[in-house]
Order: sequence, then C-alpha cells, then structure tokens
Amino acid sequence: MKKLITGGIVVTASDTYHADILIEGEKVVAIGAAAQLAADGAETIDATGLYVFPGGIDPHTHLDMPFGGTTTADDFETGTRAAAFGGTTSIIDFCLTSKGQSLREALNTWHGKADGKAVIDYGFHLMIAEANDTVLHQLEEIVDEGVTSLKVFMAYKNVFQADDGTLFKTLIRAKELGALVQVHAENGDVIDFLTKAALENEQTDPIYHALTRPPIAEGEATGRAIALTALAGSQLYVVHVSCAEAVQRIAEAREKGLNIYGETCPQYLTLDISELARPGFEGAKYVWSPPLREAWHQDVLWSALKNGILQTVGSDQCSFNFKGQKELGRGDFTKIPNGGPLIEDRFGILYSEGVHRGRISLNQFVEISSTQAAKLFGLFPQKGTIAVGSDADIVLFNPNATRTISAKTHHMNVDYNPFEGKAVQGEVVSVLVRGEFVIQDQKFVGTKGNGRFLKRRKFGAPQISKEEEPHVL
Ligand code: DUC
Ligand code: ZN
Ligand code: ZN
Ligand code: ZN
Repeated sequence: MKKLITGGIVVTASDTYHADILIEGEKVVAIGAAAQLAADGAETIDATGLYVFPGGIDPHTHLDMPFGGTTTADDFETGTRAAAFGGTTSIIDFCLTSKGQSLREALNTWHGKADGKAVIDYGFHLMIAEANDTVLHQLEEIVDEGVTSLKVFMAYKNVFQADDGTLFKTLIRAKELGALVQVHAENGDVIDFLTKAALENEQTDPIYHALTRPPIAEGEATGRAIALTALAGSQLYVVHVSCAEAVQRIAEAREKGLNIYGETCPQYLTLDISELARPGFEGAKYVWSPPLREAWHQDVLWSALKNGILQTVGSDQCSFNFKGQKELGRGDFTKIPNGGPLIEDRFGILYSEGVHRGRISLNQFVEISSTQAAKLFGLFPQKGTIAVGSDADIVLFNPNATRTISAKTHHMNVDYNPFEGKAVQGEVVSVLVRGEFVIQDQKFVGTKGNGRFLKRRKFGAPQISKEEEPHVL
C-alpha cells in the first residue's frame, strides 16, 4: 500500500533536491523528513544515483487511427506500453470526427479504442471538422466531460481541412466554454496546388513531400490562426511547430500578450530534410507533416523551447510499418502515410539532446516534457509535478547510462525506428502510474486496461478546486 522512494534526486520544473518520497495508494503523501516519519510498513524503492522525475505527459498522439488508407500500427495497448517504457505516464490522443457525425458518437468510438486497453492514463482532444449549430451546441456537454481541447486542421485538403470560418467559430465557442483550440497550421490549399504540380512533373519520390510543403506555408497558416485568435479574443495552441517562420509568428504574438502556445516534436529538433533523400524508398520513413526542414531550423526550435516561446514537446506518434504501409507511396509520395513512431523516445531524446547537450536545463526538461502540458491541458497539479497530493506518476531515471535506439529493442509495434543507431545518454529504469509500477527495472509489469480516462479541467480554470485540495498528512 505504501511505497517509499529513497535516495534519489527529485526534479520538478522549479527545483532539484535530495528527498525521499512517500506514496500511499495513488498519491504522493509526503516528501522529505515527513516521508521518513510516516513510512512504517512501506515498501522501499532504492533510487540512489537516479533522478526522480514527474511522469512524462505526451500531449500529441494518434493511436489506433485510420489515416491515408490504412490504420496506425500502434493501438492504445502497444502504444501506451511503449510510452511507459520511455517514461511517459499520460497521453492526450486526438479523437477524429467527420462532417455530419455527432461528437458523442466520435468520442464513444475513441473510448472504445482506449478503454480497457491503455496501460497509462489518457485524455482526448476532439477534432472539429465543421462548426455548424449542432456541433457548437454539442460542444458544451463534451467540454464539461473533460475534453477541453479542440483541434482544427488547416491542411489535408478534402480530408480533414477546415476553412477559416470553421476555425473562427471554433475559437469563439472555445472562449465561451473554456477550451483550448489547437491547429495543424499549414496552408492546405497552397500545398494541394504544389503537390498536383509536382505529380504532373513526375516528381514522385519522398523528397517531394517536403518540397511541396514549404516553411512559408506553415508560417502563413500559423500567422492566420493567430490573427483569428486575436479577433476572437480566444486561446490557441499550435501543434508540431517545425520551422523558424512559425516560431517567429508565435514569438510576436506572445510578445503582444496574446494567449498563444506552441509545441514542437523530437523529429523537428533533431532530424533534417536530407533524411527524405535516403537511397531506395527509405526516405518514406521520414515523411511527416509538416515535413523535416533544413537543419538550421533546429537551433531556432531549441532556443524557442529554452526561451519559453514554445512550451511543450509532443511525439505526434502516428506509426506505420515500412513494409506494407509506408510502401503504399512507392511511385507517388502523396500516398505515403504521414507520421512516425516516437511515443517511446520523446522523453529520452529530449533529455539526451536537450539536457545532456546543454541546450535546456534539467528543470526545463521537466517543464517541457511534463509540467507545461499538464498546465495547458487542465491536469495540473494532479499530473505534471511531484508534490503532496499529486498522482504518484513517477519516473526513475539513470542519467549515467548510455544506450542505442533500435527497432530491435523498442516496444512500439512497428518495423523501423527513425532514430535507428542513435546513441542517447540516460535511461528510464522504473515507472509508476498512480503509485503502481508499470515498468520495474526496465521490465513491463503493468496491466492492460489500468490506464484511466482523464477528465481535464477547462482552460483558464483555477488549478485546484475546493473538493480536490491536496491531502496532507
Ligand atoms: N502529421 C503527421 O505526420 N502524422 C499525423 C497527422 C499529421 O498531421
Ligand atoms: Zn472511457
Ligand atoms: Zn498535424
Ligand atoms: Zn498529429
């Protein structure tokens, strides 16, 4: 029932200190001297030489999602198990909707995918395909149920793309209801035109995926979404920011005091467009939207994280096997399913490339991998920190270990890893979700279905309500 984590270095977004942590049931109940005083009968977990981090929160995943004529290789069971191996204890997954579909039906479908399968906790963002009166009305009940973020696609013409009117109406309704609007910001009409022109010129290789989605098209859409947010007096979170053009728009908006937030992903921080020109059809493994950019954009993204212009790193986990799935696009890059497997490596790459290489501080690592996502998406302080009263979602991490990423040893249900052969510093040793081991000494000991749906607080709502004040010993 009680667990005492001893001898580790506790790291939060604000502090780094030696302390023991006492867990009772699902919660952290005492830290430091108080933990030792109340620890009678507790199971002891030796964390000597390890960092004790709050569990990672991945704010951007696509599990069990139909896309590009196929379905992602990872579902809520394999995806959340891999996430746990990598140090992530909560995810927020995107629930797709289509025009004419009731929001309730769409959410039921997503609950059907996740409930009984996830091994870590999960919430949902809800896609908005159209903003007619029915949808805008249904949203009130959905937001009240804890689905407090709404996603609008500005790209994927004739598939997911919404027009500016839809985005604007969603922003206004979100402001009324206390929801955070998220955008995939690329100009879908421009991309559609450039894509057709490339195919007409027989430019069919994976590299043309990137060349037909230029950074200006991302910067333009980001700027447009920000302008509409300012007009609506609402709030906006730009997902998967990949380039300097988009960072610049977000920086300017924040400078003006607008409620604009941004996320980037490990692939944009560490990989560049040259991956798409790999021999054979290997480049297909590196097809994401937005695409990988020229390498200099990486420095801009790192400094945006360091300076707080971007707040989070999401994986955009959207895995497809190379064999049989990515291969659908041989001879036509538009048929390559977009996305890659990153749910497992998001946390570790951010530590290794960020902290170990001196680009962000240890506390910033916690802020970016966990705390900021909890705050923006209505989970703090239940999630996103180690504090008395918080869920005992804890990662024990050995900063002195080195390892090599490989599809041979990863736990995602996919036949390649975009970081194959990459050496990283630091490894996850054990992971607890609400006080129970899910990973213990690098072995999976969790239970399918133990992950719980997270009913999230509304955007801007007070972080602690009367009923949920932390319980102090
Ligand atoms: N981009 C991807 O690469 N995959 C999933 C969806 C998206 O927008
Ligand atoms: Zn459910
Ligand atoms: Zn997207
Ligand atoms: Zn995505």
